[in-house]
Amino acid sequence: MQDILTEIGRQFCLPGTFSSYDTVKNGNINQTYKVTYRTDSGEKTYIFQKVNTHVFRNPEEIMENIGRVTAHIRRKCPERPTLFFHRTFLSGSPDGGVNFVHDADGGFWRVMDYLDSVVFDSCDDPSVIRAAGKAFGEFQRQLSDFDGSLLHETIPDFHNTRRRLDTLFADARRDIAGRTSDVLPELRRFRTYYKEATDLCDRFAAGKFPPRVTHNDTKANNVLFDRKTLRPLAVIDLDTVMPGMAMYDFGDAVRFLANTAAEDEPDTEKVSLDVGKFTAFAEGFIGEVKDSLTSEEIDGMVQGAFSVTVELAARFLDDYLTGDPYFRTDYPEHNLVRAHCQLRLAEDILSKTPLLQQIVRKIG
Ligand code: GN1
Ligand code: MG
Repeated sequence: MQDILTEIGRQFCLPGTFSSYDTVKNGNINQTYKVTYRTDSGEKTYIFQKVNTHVFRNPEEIMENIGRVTAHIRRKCPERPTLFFHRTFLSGSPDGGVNFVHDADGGFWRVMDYLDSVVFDSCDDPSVIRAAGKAFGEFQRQLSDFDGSLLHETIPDFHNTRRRLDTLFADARRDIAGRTSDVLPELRRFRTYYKEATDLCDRFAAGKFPPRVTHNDTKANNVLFDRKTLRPLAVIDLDTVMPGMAMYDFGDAVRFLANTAAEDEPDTEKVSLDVGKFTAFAEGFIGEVKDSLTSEEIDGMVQGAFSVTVELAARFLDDYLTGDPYFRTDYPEHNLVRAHCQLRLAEDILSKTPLLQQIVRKIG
């Protein structure tokens, strides 16, 4: 791996000499490395990322989106750190090349400056959870005047829950990995939730909610925090920034951060929605966006959490049924375990909906 990383750094003309690297493990799609160079003035650390081109079929388009979005945020909040992607310097090119390179096997790479920070895969401190909510809310607000038609749709129908569920049922019928007979009870559970889980995206498609420019992958570990003050520094992982629903950004964050267990907890007895964490996140997020959203959007937040959780359960189960081509797995049943965990969480969100709805109304 070191040879490949050195070659990527060389293409970006990074100053100094390659010193060391670590693999960064959070993330199910791209491969991420923290790479340190030694220079005359000390050490400098970068994030090298190999983009998964099975998932992102047109990676140049992601880089174009990211360039536009980060430039917009930098213009609006010049005092804040934003993600800085390195460019290649092509001789004769006035704007200094492009923000990606290829390795010898055609792999697609990008390099950004490392921001000294901490991230949380899980967190119990309500003030940090509230701050994560504020950070994602602020991100959405910063992009509220960004023209969404300038963005490429990097993964078509990414949060089209109806399409995701229909794909699951179609793949269950095709049964290419011979696993459908293992999951008949799970498939029945998806049928039970079909109507409730597809309602928001159907209403969105019918124009009942305004399209917003959304992040679409609001896992808590996509917020970088200052090590000392624990204040949010920046929102990362901008590959899926596209027009979408505000409620799904809220919901996806809650799904990840307010789960009493990990996203892939095998013991579903441990899985439930932590109402305290939900409240802290809602205070941060909704407090930040409520003036720029309609009351229908605020009212749809809890349903967003339920729908996106069912959607992800369906994506995990679909990946299991098709031989695990999409999400990184650590063991053969990993996607099935993830699907069970997310289904259990969705059911808990549903049963707590009246209470959660009350909390959201009060904040909104
Ligand atoms: C993927 O790679 P990561 O962790 O940023 C996925 C998200 C899922 C998430 C579940 C492009 O995100 O949609 O919610 O896994 N990203 C893509 O852990 O599919
Ligand atoms: Mg991601």
